[in-house]
Formats: sequence, structure tokens, C-alpha cells
Amino acid sequence: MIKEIILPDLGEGIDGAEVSDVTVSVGDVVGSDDIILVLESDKASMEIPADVNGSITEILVSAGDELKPGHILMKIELSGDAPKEKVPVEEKPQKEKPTPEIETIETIETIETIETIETIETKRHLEDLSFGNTVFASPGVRRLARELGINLQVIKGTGQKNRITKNDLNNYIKLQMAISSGSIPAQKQDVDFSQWGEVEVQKLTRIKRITGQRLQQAWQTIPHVTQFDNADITDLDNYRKKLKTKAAEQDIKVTFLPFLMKAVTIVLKEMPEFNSSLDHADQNLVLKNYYHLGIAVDTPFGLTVPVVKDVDQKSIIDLSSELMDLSSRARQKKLKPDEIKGGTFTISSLGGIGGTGFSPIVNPPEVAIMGVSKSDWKQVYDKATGEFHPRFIMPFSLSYDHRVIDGASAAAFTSRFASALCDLSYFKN
Ligand code: CAO
Repeated sequence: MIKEIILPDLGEGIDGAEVSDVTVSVGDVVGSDDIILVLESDKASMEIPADVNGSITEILVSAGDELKPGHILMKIELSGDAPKEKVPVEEKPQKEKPTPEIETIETIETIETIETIETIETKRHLEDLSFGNTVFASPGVRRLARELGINLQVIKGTGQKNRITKNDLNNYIKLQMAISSGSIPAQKQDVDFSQWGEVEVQKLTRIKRITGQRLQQAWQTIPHVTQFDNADITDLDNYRKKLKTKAAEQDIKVTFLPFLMKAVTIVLKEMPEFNSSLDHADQNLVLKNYYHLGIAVDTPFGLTVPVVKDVDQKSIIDLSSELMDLSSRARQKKLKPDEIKGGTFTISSLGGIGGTGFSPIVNPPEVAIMGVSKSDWKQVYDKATGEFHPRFIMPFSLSYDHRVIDGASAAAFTSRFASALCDLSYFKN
């Protein structure tokens, strides 16, 4: 029996990937775990297994092809054990959101047919002020342009005698909306920097290009606020040192990160809106009862965010060893698609590098992200004794989507997180 091998769903936010290597040829006999294809997506290089046993009869893709989930990759003559048929995951049809574009068209129609209540004097004054005599446009077009603060002189008319039609205005509005939402980049001028000195041109990696687009979109569409705070991790540092020495015997490196992850899940359980997403229409909050943390990893190809699942159910040692594995495979582009999806909250730690604070960008569809900076010894005043004591202080920040989270909740979150780091009982099992 001949079966088609189909590209599975590649994970959250990945709607396509490029074939970087086809690792089999027609006639090859493969097992279900054998890799038949290597893809490069925005976040990682992904190895696609055959998923069935058999002999390849036809290869329908080649290096350089851009693929989307559902694409037929190869045909295979099945053999041996019955294939592990996977139930295809059907994409739920996205409900159409009324787009501002449609609303704009309706507004234009309405304005053209309904008399406004502006006085004639006001109209005349505004028309003289804004548009002068060189622009030809109907009163309806002028009125809408005036309401939206659009100077008609910047629009090229396509009607008779260069008259600006309703369509011209409409197209101009659509273009401006696309530019401001980031879907069309504003036109940039190519600058010849070599006129001022020697230059070198480096091609951006695919991960950098796509991450850049996603960051820009997140920055433009999410109203960000960042809350800064400090945590006293003196006792935690002592405890970590002991655990680190013990874990080193098993070749496991215990850094601060697993403790931070554990403490974050404690606070997420207490404040569930931080572990949520807005639905597609921005009308409902989807609260998640699982705690999968994305961890930003710096790789030679750019930023990658593998996801550690069910952090609340894992020990510090389990988390440490999982972090070592995920960050090392991220740096070799060896993450699997399901290892970079399903995150509910992200931590970006620059604590091993330096800095006193930064404001990370929320990783959609999540609504909050924590940024961790390098801890340092500080003299802290003890009100009870009236003395200063050296304490190990970790600066951290929380950027959040202000549509979902209020400033007061964010301040409560960071305070609670700081206090959780002082309670070592959370980390002892
Ligand atoms: N304060 C003081 N020391 C810290 C610290 C902190 N907040 N965080 C880490 N350290 C220490 C570690 O404990 C370790 O020291 P020891 O060897 O004595 O234990 C050292 O710094 C190096 O840690 P690390 O960076 O190797 O390990 P980590 O678990 O802290 O982080 C990883 C792992 C993968 C997150 C990190 O290597 C990385 O890639 N960070 C960059 C993430 C990034 O680029 N974010 C920016 C994204 S833009 O928003």
C-alpha cells in the first residue's frame, strides 16, 4: 500500500519552513523514526521523521522549497508493522474579525449620505485651512479626510482632472494602516554608508529575520509596560551552591534559572491572568491550567525560545538537566517542533552576562515575560537593627500586555515573586 507522507503542524507561530536537506532517496527503506527531511524554520532546524515503515517510492520536495503544514512530502510503500497512523490535526477555521478596513468603507458611505451637523461656517473655515484650491475631491471625501486628519494634498487622485475619489482615499487609509501595523514596511531609502568609511555587509540569518518581524509585530500591537523590582537571593544563593556541588557529581549544572522558573509557576498559580492569552477577537481571556515556560536562549543564529513543559511538576534537578539539554540543542539547531510551542509565560535571563535591568518584549500569544539581570552584593538597611548588611540582590523586570494586566497586579506579581525566592521550602522537592 502506498501512503503519502504529509508535513505535520510545525508549532505555534510557524506557518512555513524551508527544506534544507532531503536525507533519503527513492528506493530507501526507512523505519518510522528515520529522518527523511531537515527543515529550517524561523526558530530552529527541524528533523522530520518518516513516521511509518516502508520504502520511499517518490520524493516531491527538494532543498530550498518553502513548505507549509499539510504539504505532501513523499510517497512510501508501507511494509512490516501496521503504520502508526496519526490523526491529522485539523486547523480550526479562524473566525473573521471585522477589519477596520470594512469599517472604514462603511464610514465613507455613511458620511457621503448623511448630512453632518457641522455649521457651514466651520466647514468653510476648515476646508480653506486644510486643503486650499488645488485639490479636487467630493464633499464626502473632504469631510472624511478632515475627520481623520488626512491632508488630501498628499494623495494622488485617479479621477478626472486628478480628482481624488473615494477609492483613492480608501486605498491611502489602507496603506497607512498596513504600514503602521507592520505588515508593510514603510519605504526606506538605501543609504550608501561606504561614502563615509569602510563597511562590511553581513546577511541576517533566517532566524534573525523572522524573529525580528515577530518582535516588531509584538512591539507594535501589544501595549507594553515594564515593572522593575529586586529580589534578595542571599539564602537562595547559599542553598544553590550546596545543590550545585551535589548535582555536579551527576554532571548537572544548577544555575539560578530553575529556581526562578519554579518561583514563577508558584506566582502564576496564584495570579492566573499572567498565564493566559487573549482570544482571536480580543474578547475573552483564555486562562491556562498548565505551566509551560519559554526560556530565551542566545544562539549563534539568533534568539530561540524552547519551552519547558509542566515546570510546576518538576524538581530543581530535573529542570536543570532539561535546561542544559534544551539550551545545548537550541544552539545546535536541533530542537523539535513541539519543543518550541505551547509556552504560557517566558523568562529571558541575562543574569549570566550582566546588566542591571532591561525591558523584554512580550512573546505573543503570551501576556507577560520576565527579564532577569545579574545579581550583585549590596548594603541593605535592616530597619529592626538599624544596621546595614551585605545581601545578594537580583534585579528583574516584568513586561506585560496592559490590555490584560493592570499595573497594580504587575507590582503584586513582582513582589510575590521576590518573596517566593526567599522561601526555600518551595525548592526542596
Ligand atoms: N545573577 C548572578 N549570576 C547569575 C544569574 C543572575 N541573575 N543568572 C545566571 N548567573 C550565573 C549562573 O549561576 C552561572 O554561574 P555559575 O557557573 O557560578 O553557576 C553563570 O551565571 C552562567 O549562567 P548561564 O547563563 O550559563 O546559565 P543560566 O541558566 O543562567 O542561563 C540560558 C541559561 C540558556 C538562559 C543563557 O545561557 C542564555 O542564553 N541567556 C541569554 C538569553 C537572552 O539572550 N535573552 C535576551 C532576549 S531579548 O529579550
